[in-house]
Amino acid sequence: MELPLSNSFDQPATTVNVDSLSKNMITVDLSTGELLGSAVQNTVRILRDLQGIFRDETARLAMDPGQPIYRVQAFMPVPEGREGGLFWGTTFIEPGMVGDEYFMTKGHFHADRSRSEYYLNLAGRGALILMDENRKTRFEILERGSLHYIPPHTAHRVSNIGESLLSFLACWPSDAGHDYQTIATEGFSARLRKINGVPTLVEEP
Ligand code: PAN
Ligand code: ZN
Repeated sequence: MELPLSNSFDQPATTVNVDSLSKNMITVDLSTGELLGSAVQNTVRILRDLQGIFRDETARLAMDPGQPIYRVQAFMPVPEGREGGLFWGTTFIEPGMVGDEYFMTKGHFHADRSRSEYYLNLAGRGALILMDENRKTRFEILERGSLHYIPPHTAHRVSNIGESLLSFLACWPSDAGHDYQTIATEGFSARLRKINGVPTLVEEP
């Protein structure tokens, strides 16, 4: 069967055999968020990779440095940095604590501060921590089906505040880029800590 479809995402449409379409096809397991397809890229973050991210460095060093914290799957059909495209990804965060802080992502501003993003939670319970460029920080609860708009000029990170694997889908512009350095040097102005069993946003001194 012949269909007028592109077999490469940034090439003009040509006629291709339908059998070759499966090579570029991505599916999402809607219960877990797992992306399936040969074009999916995977990144794993273990505790060793997260030096300087958690408040309690002594607690981090006492733990297994190989402990998996989170992994990201991404589908990037155009080169990173190209204007006009969109990327799609799933993040999976393990349950656990470092001191009184929940396992969480590194967090970043988009390198192009004007770029925004959507998160859609699929499984588990989390907190999306958002900080604007005036360093005002707040958080939104992620629960199954909750949709979160991350505005421009807003740093974002996610903590797993539940007892099970957290997974959420994300969609962001291909020219957003990731500025991790600002967070590495300045941090967020507040941290989400478990205080008397409750996730509490605590301002940094
Ligand atoms: C997400 C994040 C993902 C991992 O896809 O990249 O959750 O978090 P870090 O990138 O902070 O390690 C996203 O926000 N993309 O723009
Ligand atoms: Zn982002």
